[in-house]
Amino acid sequence: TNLSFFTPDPEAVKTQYCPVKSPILVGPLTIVYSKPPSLKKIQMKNPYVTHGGYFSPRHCFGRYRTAVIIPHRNREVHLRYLLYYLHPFLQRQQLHYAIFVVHQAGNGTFNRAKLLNIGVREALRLDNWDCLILHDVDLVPENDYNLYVCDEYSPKHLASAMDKFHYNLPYWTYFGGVSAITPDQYMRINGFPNSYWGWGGEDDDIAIRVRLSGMSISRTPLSVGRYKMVMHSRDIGNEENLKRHNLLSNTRRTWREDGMNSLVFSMLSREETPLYTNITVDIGNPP
Ligand code: BGN
Repeated sequence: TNLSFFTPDPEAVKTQYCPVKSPILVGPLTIVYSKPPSLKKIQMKNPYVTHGGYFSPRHCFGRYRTAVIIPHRNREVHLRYLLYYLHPFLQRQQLHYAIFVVHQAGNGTFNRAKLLNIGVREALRLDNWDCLILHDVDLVPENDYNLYVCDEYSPKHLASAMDKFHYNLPYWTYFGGVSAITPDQYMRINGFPNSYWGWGGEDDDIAIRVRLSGMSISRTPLSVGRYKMVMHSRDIGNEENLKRHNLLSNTRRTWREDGMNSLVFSMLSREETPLYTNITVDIGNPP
């Protein structure tokens, strides 16, 4: 008789939630941008990531469900560096997670905030996430104590210490780079503005929305919220947004009408690649 039927591998059976604090974190990480890793190599190093970029801890029930959403266009090398470091990082945090890349089709002006709105809407159709991580493609976390988990009461700024700002905040209300927000908090601020085309200001708009809807921003301490940026020059199609000062002075009047409740786009494809779910969208052009 086959006894193995009665004695399943205890390692492979989940009987309880993962611990509140993962026992396999290592703290500070060494990030190097030398030869960009191939997607094949990243796949080989992450054998338990399933199609669409999903992962669930193997020996315990993931306590937190986290969706990582990355706006993207023409930054394939940055994306590879990020995936190379982020998959193992999230696995050490014992999260139930998935990675969504929202790709803006065409050569029109880039719109980071609108792509994030789309990523959130699509991610929420697929799973019941506890936490949405809004992640720039060119920032890699340097310490895995920086948990990709949300605060119950405040949207949280995770990229508090970026190398390009000498591991400090550029200014006190800065909310750019990487942040963590629950679906409830996201809807409470009506998501992000759809009206910021090109570089700058949309993150400040989001910070204002948080305040206007009666919340405050929490932050990872500078010692832990460290990120290393992949060096690059300003992309073509992401020119400085000259309307941003004007838009920002109106946020208080516009935020209830401009956001998730006014989001219009057309879905070109939704594709599960081995390391992430790729959502390609046509978001139109600035008015
Ligand atoms: C700020 C930009 C942010 C950007 C940071 C860091 C504006 C609004 C005009 C007051 N804000 O100045 O969008 O993330 O710099 O680079 O330009």
